[in-house]
Amino acid sequence: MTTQQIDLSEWTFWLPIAFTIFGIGLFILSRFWTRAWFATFTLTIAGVTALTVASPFVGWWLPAQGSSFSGEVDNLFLLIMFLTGLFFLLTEGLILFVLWNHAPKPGTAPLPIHGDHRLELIWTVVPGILLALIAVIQMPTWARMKGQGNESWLSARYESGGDKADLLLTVQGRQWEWRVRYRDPSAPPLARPLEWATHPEASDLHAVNEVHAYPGAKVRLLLRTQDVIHSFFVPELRLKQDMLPGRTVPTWFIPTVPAGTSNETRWEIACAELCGGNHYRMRGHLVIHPDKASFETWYSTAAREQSRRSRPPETGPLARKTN
Ligand SMILES: [Cu+2]
Repeated sequence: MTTQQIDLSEWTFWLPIAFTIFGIGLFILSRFWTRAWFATFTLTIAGVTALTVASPFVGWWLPAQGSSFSGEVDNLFLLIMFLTGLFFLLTEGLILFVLWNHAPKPGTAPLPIHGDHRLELIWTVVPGILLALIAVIQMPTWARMKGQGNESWLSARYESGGDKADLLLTVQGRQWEWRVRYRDPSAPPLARPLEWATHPEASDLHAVNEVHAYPGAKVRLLLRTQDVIHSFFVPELRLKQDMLPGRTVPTWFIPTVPAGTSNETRWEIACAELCGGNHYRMRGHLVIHPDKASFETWYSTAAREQSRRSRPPETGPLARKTN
């Protein structure tokens, strides 16, 4: 048990208090100054817009692209960002216009108005068309990410057709860590990879909180959970997949790193599902070795170490916390 201490020097402590004082002040101010709401809205919208426009230039934007499909996902994000940003500016501009031109005048009662069918039709149909458009545009990317594309190494329903992945591993979430199990890459391919997820082989390599791979490797992940719903999330891969109790959820990725990367690349594996009290501690690492040879060196060393100890995975050499 740790005791939470209130730190008065933390800005996060003062922020809600500042907002409350600001809100009460604004309410009082608006009694005397009819443009108070206009001024507040203008400042807020200008601030939000300026921060959004500035964020790519100061490093608050998306993380590095680390998988074969990350570029595609980013393009979809940018398209949606553009559309929502455009309509944000249009509608907020309209609000400012109304606030400026229709500030309450003393002694006049508000004018009640009823709905305008034409207007309502427009603001229903236009977003409807845009949403349908986004739904259609994203379909090829979604299909590819779900293994329904033309990649010959992914069998359409993961059930049959053999497994042609370079690396096959299960990642099992549990409160609050990631249990990783690799199938020996030199073993013959499996006819039914899904079955292996629940039927370990003696030659499997066990690890905790670390997934290792190399650039260009076709990595097939079989995600499972031992208890509650967890979610495997590596922002750089643009891959986030829930792990559901009682099910094996297959997913895949091909890691990419910038050309000329000669060191290990480490990205955080976060659990993106609030899964209990220590959810925040559930972090692992995706380690991308610079090339296949260094991955193989790591693998054979770890495998040798495991067989030397020949103990259950819980106490094996890799059962160490990495955070
Ligand atoms: Cu979790």
